[in-house]
Amino acid sequence: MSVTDTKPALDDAADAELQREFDDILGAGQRIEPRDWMPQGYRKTLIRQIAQHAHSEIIGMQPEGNWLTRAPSLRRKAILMAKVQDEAGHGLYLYSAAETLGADRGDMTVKLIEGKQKYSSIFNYPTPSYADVGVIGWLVDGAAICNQVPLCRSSYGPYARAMIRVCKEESFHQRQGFELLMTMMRGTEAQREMVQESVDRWWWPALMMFGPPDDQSPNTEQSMAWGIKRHTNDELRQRFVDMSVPQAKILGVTFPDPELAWNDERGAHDFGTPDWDEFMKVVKGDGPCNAERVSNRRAAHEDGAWVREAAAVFAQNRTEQRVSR
Ligand code: FAQ
Repeated sequence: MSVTDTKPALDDAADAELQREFDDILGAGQRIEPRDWMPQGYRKTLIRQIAQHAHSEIIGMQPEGNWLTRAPSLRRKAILMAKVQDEAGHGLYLYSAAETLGADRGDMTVKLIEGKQKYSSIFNYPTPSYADVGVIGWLVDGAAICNQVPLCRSSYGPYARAMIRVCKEESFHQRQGFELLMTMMRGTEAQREMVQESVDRWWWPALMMFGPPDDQSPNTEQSMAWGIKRHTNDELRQRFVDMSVPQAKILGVTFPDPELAWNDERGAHDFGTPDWDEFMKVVKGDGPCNAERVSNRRAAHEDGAWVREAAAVFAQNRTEQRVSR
């Protein structure tokens, strides 16, 4: 038998051993780290999810950023600026986590602006009212926390660790949203109406953030087997509904769902079905603000070209100086 004949057999055996080690790490509930061997599908799925997540944080700065110049007081403006900056930070940790898997940050940005990578559907809805700032904090950050707390136990180390810090900051975001809404609900009748009108617009899109129903989610089963996701989309959506109903009562708002009711037998709320056709439309790029969001991101990327160029030249010069010393 020639060397070439035996090579595939040796590779197969080595691959099986690497796969066994990978499975053992997952089986023991430990983390996969960047230098560990991992199946190509695992790497690809993580890059897909982390890139989408990073893009969501970056595009997610736009809806609330709309109110930065018109916040009603210096205090509200300072809070909003801090929140929007936090979202930028989350995007950067997440791009770094994707880089540990071999993804290139510039390449991910190009894929986003060319529509080849996704970002969360929720950020394609407009923010015509200042109450939207509070409702985004309460419901959108609330849904993000519900989804991301379990990701702190994700099997890929850099992603799980990024999530710990992100979740701490998202909790602050959720509370500032709730506090803003509580202040408005204690204000005038017109302010209460603004809050209710905003809740009516955001409730269903917030439920869609968890992704399609489990029986239409192509990635969930494998992602759960790999420990990338810890719960299914429907499990987390249910958790979010159960968590939000008592909070809505405290605020004094209602959700626009006639089917929403406590079910004693299940020990959970029953609720209506989101408009999945609308979801698909938004995900495919045809939502109310998709074109605007992507075109703003494209313009920011193009405007920043000189900064990236200057930083690259600076880094190159420093390396050359060090080498010549
Ligand atoms: N929007 O098979 P599944 C935030 C896509 S951060 C758009 O169920 P998977 C912070 C999905 O990618 C919010 N696309 O997929 C903030 C897949 O397409 P693909 C972002 C969606 O990955 C707050 C296809 O549908 N959070 O809010 C959506 O197993 C306030 C089939 O779906 C994360 O990204 C959607 N909603 O589960 C910032 C968390 N849902 O890639 C500013 C991490 C699904 O095959 C202000 N991500 N799709 O072409 C995850 O947990 C998961 O990726 C899911 C989707 C649960 C989102």
